[in-house]
Amino acid sequence: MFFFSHTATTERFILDQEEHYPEATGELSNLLYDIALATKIIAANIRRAGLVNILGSAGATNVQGEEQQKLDVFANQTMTNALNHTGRVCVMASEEEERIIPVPDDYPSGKYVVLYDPLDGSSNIDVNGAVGTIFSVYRRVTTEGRGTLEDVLQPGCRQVAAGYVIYGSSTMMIYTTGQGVAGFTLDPSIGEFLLSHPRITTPRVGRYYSVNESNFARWSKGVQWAVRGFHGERPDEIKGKNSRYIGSLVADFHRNLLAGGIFLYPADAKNPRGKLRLLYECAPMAFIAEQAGGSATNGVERILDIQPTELHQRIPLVIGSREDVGYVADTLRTMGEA
Ligand code: FDP
Repeated sequence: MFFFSHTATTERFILDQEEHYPEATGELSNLLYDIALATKIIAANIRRAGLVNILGSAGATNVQGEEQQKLDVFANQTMTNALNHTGRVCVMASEEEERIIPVPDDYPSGKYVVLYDPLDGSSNIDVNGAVGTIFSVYRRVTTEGRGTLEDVLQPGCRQVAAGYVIYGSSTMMIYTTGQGVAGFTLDPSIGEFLLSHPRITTPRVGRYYSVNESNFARWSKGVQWAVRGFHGERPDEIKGKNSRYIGSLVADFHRNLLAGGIFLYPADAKNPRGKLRLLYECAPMAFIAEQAGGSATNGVERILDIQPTELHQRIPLVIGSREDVGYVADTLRTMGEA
């Protein structure tokens, strides 16, 4: 039960944060409201998905070769429509689209670049599992006109904001603008995100490890040896952990962020570069993890330092509680893999 006198909406919270920056124009705040609005629309549709029979494949495949679900198409369009006409954005990119998404000619171009994975974990939709929307915001690097690929291909350390919305048993928005991580829970009766987790910090050592173990035989020896530690086979170096894996990055990451844990999607013989996308998944989650006191690496370098070279670049991801991520990186180094 929320009592109004103690409750901050996303709007109030963003405005409070902005007061620390007298030079702020309010544009980033407005951009975050735009994203919040889009995700409320997506949330409402996800809630009704089973009822209105819009589940199932839209028949097309996306640029990653995955079959698109109808809700993917809807979520993608909703994010784009919420952002493209506001004058705050110069270019967008979506995990669902092969190329950058320009701002239409009849709308003004702004100073921000927004990247999104409109519906992550979509293989969970048909079974009523948790899915999410991930977003990442940069300032443009080009100085005029429409944004270009150069604006989009920036390392994660230049993000000005990043966040995700999890459509789970409740809908939550978690985001950072580089001043820690805050979490909001959607109150569906009033249609507002209310501040429920003012300052999220993640434990230094986690309880959980999350990885798709069906890939075990396809991993490098170093990754196998690290995961064996989580099984409890290296008690002198690390205490065994409990396993949790949903197969929806947002849901797996969210649980580990709050409870403490490590998520891995390493390279394997089938996905030699890893599976997850640097720009839409790894960089925004890495920004949030670091702001909550955790860390994120591809095994060799900090995710936020990686300079992207392609729009849909995939990389290995090891993310979560700081000591656990450090343990995996140390193991890979010792095994000569990093
Ligand atoms: P999905 O394919 O269902 O969209 O990158 C997408 C993603 O889900 C992540 O959300 C998730 O962590 C990962 O893929 C799951 O991959 P596996 O099925 O190979 O474990």
